[in-house]
Amino acid sequence: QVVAPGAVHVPEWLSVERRRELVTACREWARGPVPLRHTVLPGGGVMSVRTVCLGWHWQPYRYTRTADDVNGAPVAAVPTWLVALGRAAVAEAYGDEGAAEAFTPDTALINFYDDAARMGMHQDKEERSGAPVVSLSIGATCVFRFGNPAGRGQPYKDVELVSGDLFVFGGPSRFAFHGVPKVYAGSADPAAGMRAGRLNVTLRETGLS
Ligand code: MD3
Ligand code: FE
Repeated sequence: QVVAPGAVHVPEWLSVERRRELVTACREWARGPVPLRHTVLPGGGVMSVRTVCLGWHWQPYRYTRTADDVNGAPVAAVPTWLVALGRAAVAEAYGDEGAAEAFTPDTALINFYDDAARMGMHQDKEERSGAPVVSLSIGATCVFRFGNPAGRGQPYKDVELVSGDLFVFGGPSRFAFHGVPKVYAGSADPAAGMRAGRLNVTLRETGLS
C-alpha cells in the first residue's frame, strides 16, 4: 500500500463503528460554532466541496483562530480522541511508534463532497511543520489523484478511496500535488451513516501558535 515514498494507503482501516462515530461527530461540528460551508477563493471562485475546521480555521491561504471569512466565530477544539486516532493512524501506516507519539495534530479539516463535488490539483503549503497529514475517508468512493511536488500535471497516480480508508502523507510526499477529480454517484456507506456523498477528515500539524 506504499503509493510513493512516505505515502501509505491502508484500505478500510476504520471499523464501521469508528466510521459511525466520526460521521456523528462531523454532523455536530457541521452545525457550529462555524457552519459547514463552501469556501470562497480570493478570486471569487467557490469551492464545490463544503468544509468545517477544528483547532485552526483554514481560509485560502492561511490559518486563523476565528472564522473571519464565515461568521467570525472561534473554531471548536480538536478533541483528544481525534488526536489519539491520528496517532494510531500514523503508527499503522508507518509502523513507527516514535513518529506516532510525536504526531500532535492541532487542526482537522473536514470536507464534505456531494456527488458533483471535486477538488482541483493543489499543494497544502500553509502548515509550518514537516509532520505527516492523516486522511480518513468515509462514504462514497472517489478517485484520489496523487501527483508530484513539481506541478499539477503528470506524472500522477489515481487511487480509489473507499469508505474507511486511511491515507498518510509524509516525508517526500508531504508537498505533492493532489486532488479529487471524481466522486462515484450512488456509492455510499449506509452502515456508517453515510447515505450519500463523501466525508474526508484530514489531521495536520500547523506548526503555528
Ligand atoms: C497529500 N483533501 O483538504 S485528502 C485537503 O479528500 C485535501 O478531501 C482531499 O486535499 C480530500 O487539502 C484529499 C488527502 C490529502 C490531504 C492532504 C495532503 C493528501 C495530501 C497534504 C499533502 C499531501
Ligand atoms: Fe490538500
